[in-house]
Amino acid sequence: MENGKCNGGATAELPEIKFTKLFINGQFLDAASGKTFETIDPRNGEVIAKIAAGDKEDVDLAVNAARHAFDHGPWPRMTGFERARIINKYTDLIEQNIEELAALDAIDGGKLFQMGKMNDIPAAAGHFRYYAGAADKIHGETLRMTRPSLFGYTLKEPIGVVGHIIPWNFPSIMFAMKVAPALAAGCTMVVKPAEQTPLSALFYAHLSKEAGFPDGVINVVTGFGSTAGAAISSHMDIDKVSFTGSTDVGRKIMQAAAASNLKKVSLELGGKSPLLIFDDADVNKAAELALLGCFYNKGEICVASSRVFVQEGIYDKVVAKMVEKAKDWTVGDPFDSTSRQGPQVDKRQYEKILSYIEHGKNEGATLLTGGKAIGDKGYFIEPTIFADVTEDMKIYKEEIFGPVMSLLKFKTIEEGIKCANNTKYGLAAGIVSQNIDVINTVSRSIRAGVIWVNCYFAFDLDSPYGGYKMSGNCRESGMDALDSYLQVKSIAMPL
Ligand code: TAP
Repeated sequence: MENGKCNGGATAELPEIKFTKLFINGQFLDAASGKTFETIDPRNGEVIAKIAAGDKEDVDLAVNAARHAFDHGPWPRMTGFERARIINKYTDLIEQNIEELAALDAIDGGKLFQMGKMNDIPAAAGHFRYYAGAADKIHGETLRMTRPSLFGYTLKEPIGVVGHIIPWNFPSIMFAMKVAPALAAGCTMVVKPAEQTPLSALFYAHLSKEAGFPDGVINVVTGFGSTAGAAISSHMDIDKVSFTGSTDVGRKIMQAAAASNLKKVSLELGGKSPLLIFDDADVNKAAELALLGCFYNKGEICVASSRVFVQEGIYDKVVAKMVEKAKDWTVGDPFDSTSRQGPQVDKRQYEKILSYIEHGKNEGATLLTGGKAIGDKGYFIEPTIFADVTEDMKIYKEEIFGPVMSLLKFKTIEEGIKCANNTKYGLAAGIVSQNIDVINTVSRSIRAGVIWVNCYFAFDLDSPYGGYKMSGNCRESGMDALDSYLQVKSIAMPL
């Protein structure tokens, strides 16, 4: 291949697929219709397993179980201390199964096995450990009432039954990011994983039974978005839906919530995040961050730095370094420890990315490196960099969700800020500079929920994460996420 390096075969053992059915009220069940769908290995397009295709009837069954567990079961009534004990046991079990979970995400989603072992599964476990620590620290307030004849206080109560609808790009972290704070709050739930990556969610369901969660607290309904997902967002007995995915589907979910029972809606949506590299940046470090920000997880990450703006004084040097490094960015089997990029998640996503690359070429952007599929088996794409991109081009405006970078030049700080904000999204942004004045001015001026300075993907369990503008309406991680699964009750009485 011309651009990027391609390595050889797999090295790790493939996982055995043990769980393929819906998990409802503590039992693995076939779908009521008996239907299944195929989950595919993106390395070669072959079928891994047939998975139960849940639909409205199954969602009803799962919601009934979650409703019963919330209204009559022990979970919301036990002390936070006791909930924490069970969540911690769950975390121990996840930590004991890191390799198997990482292998499931690798075979199902084309994610790097080593990255799963070192990052995704430990981070998923970290979410459960973090929120276990918060479960017994959920407090209301004593109020200073304006009417002296009244005594008042608040209670924080779990919001109720939650529907979690999750995407395929980080199956384990997304599962944990949503399920862990909801559990700590005392909620019960129905989780719908993405149809492309159901395997690890079913394994997490199995571990939940071993950990000792009461039946009905965690239910997992595998299936399609237009059936199982839609049944969740329009369900009359779900109190909140927490969704991560595309902006288009987010809009549908909000409409379904409004048209049904006005359930609360948390949305984590798309992005087109800018990385701004200023003249005083270290060229090597800036080039490395730009590639990492755009190509990590094969560009299938909502915060990808898919728009890179380089100040004119350093532009030529940074671009040359990026192209040199991109040629060494190894694409290959996700089980091979030398791979930095595996296959795109499925055929649809692969074809969508390749069509964006064609748009880039046809609209007049300059292809610096990449620009093609790799091999004739599986869904591998070269890391691709376009220069001379303009703000009216499709590759500049739309979220590609693949390893495709748009590169632009800017002159002044003001122009850099204007460029960064020229998007309907506002999820994340990166700044590379040594100048504290530049860093302060730019980080305060960009309308995005997360700013990373001289680093990228600096996620932390304690750091709230979410979007401005059309990138969403909530925050995940940190105490903000816990709050989103709680509601406040005010109690007043005469003194
Ligand atoms: P979507 O097509 O939006 O799918 C996300 C989830 O929603 C899947 O479980 C999907 O089910 C389900 N779904 C689809 N149609 C639905 C409907 N009508 N009602 C209810 N649920 C429905 O996104 P995707 O292709 O999986 O992921 C890529 C997008 O997600 C990108 O735009 C990316 O930016 C965004 N994303 C955002 C974030 C954050 S944190 N902001 C993180 C990851 C991804 P099926 O799998 O059956 O389609």
